[in-house]
Amino acid sequence: MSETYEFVVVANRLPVDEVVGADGGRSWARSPGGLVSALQPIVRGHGGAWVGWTGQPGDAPEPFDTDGMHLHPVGLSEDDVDRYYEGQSNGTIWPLFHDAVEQPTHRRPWRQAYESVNRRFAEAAAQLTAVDGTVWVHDYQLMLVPAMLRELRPDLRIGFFLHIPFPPVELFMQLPRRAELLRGLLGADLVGFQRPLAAQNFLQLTGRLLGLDPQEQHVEYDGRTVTARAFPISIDVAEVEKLAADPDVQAEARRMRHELGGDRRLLLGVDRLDYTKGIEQRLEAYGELLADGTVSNDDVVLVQVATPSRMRVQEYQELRARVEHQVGRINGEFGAVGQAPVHYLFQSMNRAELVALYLAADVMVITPLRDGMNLVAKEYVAARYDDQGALVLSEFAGAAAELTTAFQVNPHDVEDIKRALMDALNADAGEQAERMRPMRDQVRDHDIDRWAQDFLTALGKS
Ligand code: ADQ
Repeated sequence: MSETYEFVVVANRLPVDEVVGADGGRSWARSPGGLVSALQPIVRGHGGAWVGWTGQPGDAPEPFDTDGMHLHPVGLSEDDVDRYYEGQSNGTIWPLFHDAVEQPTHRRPWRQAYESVNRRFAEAAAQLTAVDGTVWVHDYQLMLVPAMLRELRPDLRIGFFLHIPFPPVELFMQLPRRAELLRGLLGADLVGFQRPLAAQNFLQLTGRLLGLDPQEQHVEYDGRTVTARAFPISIDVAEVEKLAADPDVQAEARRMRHELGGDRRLLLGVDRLDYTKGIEQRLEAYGELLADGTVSNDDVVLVQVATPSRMRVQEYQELRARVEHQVGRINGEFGAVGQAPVHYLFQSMNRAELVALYLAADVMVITPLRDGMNLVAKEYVAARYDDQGALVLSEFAGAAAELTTAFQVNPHDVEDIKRALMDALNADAGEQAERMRPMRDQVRDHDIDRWAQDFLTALGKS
């Protein structure tokens, strides 16, 4: 019998990326991001394993050990990537769970691929986990895994965390095979969400679709108690604070400000290029402020960093074209030689560059139409050791529940974005500090380690 592990994480992606060296040799590097750095010590501490995809289509490489973790790759064919990942996960579930801000597409072959890939992940976890062990399944790509795993291994403790919003009952009801998805999640002992309302939506649906009788945070199902609760995710605060305190990063922030025009106030947007992030509405509001003369290209500049994402999906290609058209129009109309009102970067950045931008920005503009949490908001706050800077934050981001002293905004309302941008630009140093301090306290008290510990304690594993 092959080796088994006490604690197993199951996520669409493995916590590593394949890197090709100058000599053409291939190796694995740990993926950036808070989730990986939070889970890695826990997985390592429990002598644990991680089941996931490498990010490349084709046969799965052999399992291997790295950073004290056993990594077990699951292979996805080109067809699986098209149907399970880009199709059912990102063309159906992602838009529907984000208030259907883009029209979800429903395709039978996508659902079939989703089911068969979920089974592959569940089988890998069933084979790897020790008797009475714990499995933590992550996110919307793998919602059928808990039930499939429970069937194979009734002895396990199973947790599931959804990183994106969970939709209101009426929207969820649109999904073909909706009851099956719900039963998939009910295979877990603990189902975690970003916000309490999401947990309530889920529990309510168990009554409506399956005739169950949910009570507060629990529902009895199949002779077990399933708990559904909010666990708002956070960031690696220490990592961001360390970078923000680094003299090289601070020098880089000053250099950036200088390059962008020393006296101009700097507005900053940092998002994956995704239609849920409200980038178009933000640009529209900024363009109108320039057009009506409320702000001028001499006084302000917007840096918009958009990380390339899901670029094989048509909606994302179209979004990119629209955003770039809008940027071009604003710069064409309101720019001057050597001075543009929008600096648009369609690229990934390393953590130090990102934190330098946070330090340089007078106003961080985060206007998603819907977002599970939005970690960029928390990163900005964590970076501002000087208690300066202003945060404009959508009410529809999970982070709005915790960052209550931000300049909150309805991202669907361009007038309201304009109002919030001006309030933020006009806030003096005293007001900035008064708003920033409680947000910094909140984020420092609730970092990603605490999030992971809270979840695992509730699951009965700590
Ligand atoms: P995302 O939709 O990817 O996450 P977000 O929470 O903002 O959104 O996380 C993005 C991460 O990528 C941040 O850590 C940020 O620093 C980084 N990043 C963004 N742009 C970058 C760039 N150009 N270069 C390098 N890094 C960049 C999903 C959900 C969110 C939820 C998280 C975690 O959609 O709602 O908060 O998962 O649960």
